[in-house]
Amino acid sequence: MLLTTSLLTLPLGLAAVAATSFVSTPAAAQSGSNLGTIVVDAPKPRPKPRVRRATPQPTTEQRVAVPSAAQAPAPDRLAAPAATNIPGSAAVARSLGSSDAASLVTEIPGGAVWGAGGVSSLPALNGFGADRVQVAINSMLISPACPNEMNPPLSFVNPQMIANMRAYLGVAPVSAGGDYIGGKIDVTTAPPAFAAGPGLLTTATVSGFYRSNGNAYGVDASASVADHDTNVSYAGGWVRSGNYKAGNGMTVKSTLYEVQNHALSVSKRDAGNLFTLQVGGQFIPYQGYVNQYMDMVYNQSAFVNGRYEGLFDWGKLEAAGFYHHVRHTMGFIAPDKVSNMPMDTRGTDVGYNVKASVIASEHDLIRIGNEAHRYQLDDWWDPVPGSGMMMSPNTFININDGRRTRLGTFVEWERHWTREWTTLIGLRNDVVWSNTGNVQGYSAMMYGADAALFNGRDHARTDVNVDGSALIRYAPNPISQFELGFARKTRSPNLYERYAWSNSAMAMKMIGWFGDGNGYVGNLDLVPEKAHTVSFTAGWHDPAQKLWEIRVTPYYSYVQDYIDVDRCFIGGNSSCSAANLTRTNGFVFLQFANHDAEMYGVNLDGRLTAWDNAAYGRGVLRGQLAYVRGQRTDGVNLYHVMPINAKIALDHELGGWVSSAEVQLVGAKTQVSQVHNELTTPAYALLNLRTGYRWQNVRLDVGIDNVFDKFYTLPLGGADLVDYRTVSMMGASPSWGYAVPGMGRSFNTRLTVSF
Ligand SMILES: [Cu+2]
Repeated sequence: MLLTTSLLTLPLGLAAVAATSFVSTPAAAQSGSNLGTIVVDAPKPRPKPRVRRATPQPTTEQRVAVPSAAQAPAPDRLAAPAATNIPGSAAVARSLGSSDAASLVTEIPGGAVWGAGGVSSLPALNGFGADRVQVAINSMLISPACPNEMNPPLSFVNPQMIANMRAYLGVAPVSAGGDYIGGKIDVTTAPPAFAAGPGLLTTATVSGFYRSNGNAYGVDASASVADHDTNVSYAGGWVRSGNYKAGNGMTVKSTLYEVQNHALSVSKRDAGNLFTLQVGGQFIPYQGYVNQYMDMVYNQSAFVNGRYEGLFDWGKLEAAGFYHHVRHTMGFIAPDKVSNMPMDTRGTDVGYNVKASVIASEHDLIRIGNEAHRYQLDDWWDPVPGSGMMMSPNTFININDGRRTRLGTFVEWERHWTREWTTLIGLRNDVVWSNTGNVQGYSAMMYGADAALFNGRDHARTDVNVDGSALIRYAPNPISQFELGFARKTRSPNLYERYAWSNSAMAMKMIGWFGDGNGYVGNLDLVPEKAHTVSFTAGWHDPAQKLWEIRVTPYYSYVQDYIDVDRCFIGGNSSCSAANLTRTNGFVFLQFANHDAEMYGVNLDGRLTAWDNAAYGRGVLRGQLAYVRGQRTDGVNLYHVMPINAKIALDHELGGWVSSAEVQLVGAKTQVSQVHNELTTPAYALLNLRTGYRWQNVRLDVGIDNVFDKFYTLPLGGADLVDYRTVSMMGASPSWGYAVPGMGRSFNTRLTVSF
């Protein structure tokens, strides 16, 4: 039963380029971090007490439980050089200033967000954003049910609900998932903890917060009751914010929001088995979008999700099944936007995944897995009475019974040749079936020709995608580790990329998650995009991994058939006109199109314990830097690629007192997509300060973001479509050329009480 020492103590898992895990629940505010990328644990007889050794291998229950500060990183812990480790304090800092869960990825070098609504930004990793980053929340895959992707997966959790976030980048093993090319983010909420002995373990935490900028306030709560084998937990929160102000005092319109998310879990364990059933949902009554023509005026979701994890003599079995339903409506939130045009969507995701990790020998691990994900979408726009043939008399059918079904299968072999050398190789197949029904416009007169053209073609598409990954890790001594990875990853087009069908200007401007004010139309001839990535990580740290570490990761991707856009042209069409082909200073009309492209860059991060003593506590300097460049092979720059950026921070801890000063540096964005008419943005630097103190059950955090009230514009924020208007005979329309201003100074505070 007992495995060899090598299996128990060797890190069982190769890391992808970066992985991170951290905890943002107040209870775990001071937690250390259990990083780990591909974590496959050596099976052990669960009921027996774990043998403490120098390099403890986390058990399943340890990993799912909120990590405690006592879990110091082990010397040869698996993910060291290739994984980015974010302390819990960093996550707490994030939730003090933001309710946007996606913004947590900016704690990783190479992580960034595409600006959207206040809680709905789209994560990007190493230059790949939106659908190119797959996000799983407790194993659930949630497809955006909106032509603007206003409801991305990370909008379905509040930051404080996140117990654990892992990010896999471009050379992740195939067992991490399929159907993405940029990265994968795995989020866990409400991990169960169990009572160690007889009696009940109860915990409850409530925190209230206030942020001066936008007059935002809200509450987060979690509670659990558990005995030795059963846990019932709740996690959720509510927040409301007005429009925020930029550094020059200007109110940035259409940035208000209100959201509540809830999740209730029941977990049961016995020897070697853990089962969790979770139900929950979301409600957003409104969320403004400064970079879209429309706002979210209703978003409601409900889900049920079951997960199983079992340890056996032969290895480990993990399985999950989920159902997630979203009902979404867009409209206009007065007074910043005033109009009438209801747009509705209904989306359902249902799926399962099964993964077995088999110990084939004392040196070999085999992982095999299978998953299915079905997504169904309806998108319709009711007629607006009295609007003439532009928006009546019929319902505009944007997506009619859209379906996207994926079946994925993989096999992966990990071998620990020696203490120094580890390899991992995997192969994966995903078959994606897409289809949709026939469509119609508001009126036959204006939309009939486009609809007839679309309806006259077969909509069914089948993509047979083959992915692979290979990783080699070399850890010659306790202070250095090197990792080289290659991967091929494939993503099939989403339903809007394939099936958005109307070439009318108004309809096109309703499509697109790029926040650039441009109009988009789909392309039935799109093929999947294939990224071929090579990445190398070199990392060094002190033998105990307590004092210092530094790591550098250069990477390069060649993407065949990258799904980008072309300016559209149709003779006699007013949107896809000849002028549209050459315009350089205005909003344009675009059609999705495949182009070969390259993405390359380097990530750097490190930390150094500057002092550590009883009198002055512990001071840690940390920093990160990311550079990325993306370009099509025809010379056109890729859209929404973050300019060079860095963070330098000093964290201090003394008893119950935790503080941090952080400088965020972002370079000028000068490499912009010519085809999107993307906007350049100037360089900026921000200073953020925060401090927190804990007395027994009470914790108070205060902070100031953007201390100097600096005015700046967001490099990935897109175009401001609300604050700058051109008045013409036709009314007022957005002026082109204004980027979205970032948030000015905000005084933030949070009071947390634990019972
Ligand atoms: Cu929407």
